[in-house]
Amino acid sequence: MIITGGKNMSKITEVKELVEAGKSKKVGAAVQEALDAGSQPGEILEAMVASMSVVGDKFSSGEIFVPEMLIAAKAMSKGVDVLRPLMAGDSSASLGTCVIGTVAGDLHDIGKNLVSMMIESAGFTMVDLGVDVPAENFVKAAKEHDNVDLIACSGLLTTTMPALKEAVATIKSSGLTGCKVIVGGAPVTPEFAAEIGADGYAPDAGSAAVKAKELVG
Ligand code: B1M
Repeated sequence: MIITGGKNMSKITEVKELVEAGKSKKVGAAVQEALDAGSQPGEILEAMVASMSVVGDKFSSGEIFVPEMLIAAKAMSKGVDVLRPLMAGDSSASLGTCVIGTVAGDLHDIGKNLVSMMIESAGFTMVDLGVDVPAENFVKAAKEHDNVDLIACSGLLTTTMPALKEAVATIKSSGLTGCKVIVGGAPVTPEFAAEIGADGYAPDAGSAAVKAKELVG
């Protein structure tokens, strides 16, 4: 058992290092090897999220620049691609449709993609608008699709928190009655979410799925 545990850890460490180094072509295989060695999808994901914190810290300290951040993000996405089918739950019990996107001016999508994956696995049909989504596009998408009970807005920059506020205000004044709004992202606090009139807030992807069910339940 100890030997197996050690092997798991070394594979996870390898995944972490490959993501930090932005080795996109190798991450998928390393994630698969970590799974084969017995690691759980959740712990591999946690390791990759930790890698992105390291990458963010290196960026803050001037050790790396935007291109390196970008290639690390691409590497993480490759790893998430391998985990996605394993993380997706049984979505046969449809809870309705959720429109999701990262707000205007914001290009970060890894967190939003994880939130989307977890809300989908909770039983929602997802309409993913991508990144840099103008406030009115959330409303447009909610009106264009059937059964939209939930809109999820992600914001990763302190500078795009006003865009998050605008998105919530636009949705709330659009006449979409009964449609709940959940917000989140690293700079978002429960207080900020309440202040801008969101119906829900979640700090991470797993709790976003729990909150999503709670809001439309
Ligand atoms: Co950017 N970036 N970035 N970046 N980037 C951060 C966010 C930063 C903290 C780095 C740093 O300085 N340490 C910093 C923000 C500082 C701040 O706002 N105070 C920053 C900056 C400054 C910038 C630029 C301005 C840099 C520049 O150009 N000078 C620029 C802005 C571009 C733009 O958006 N307009 C920029 C650009 C980029 C890249 C494009 C290069 C790339 C993104 C690529 C991509 O996403 N495809 C990038 C990256 C990779 C990062 C870091 C390193 C990693 C982000 C990430 O994916 N984290 C990041 C540093 C960090 O996060 N520590 C950083 C992993 C992800 C799983 O976590 O996104 O937090 P996260 O999502 C979590 C939770 O927040 C939550 O659940 C997720 C999973 O558990 N969550 C929700 C997210 N959305 C939610 C929605 C919910 C609920 C929960 O409900 C709806």
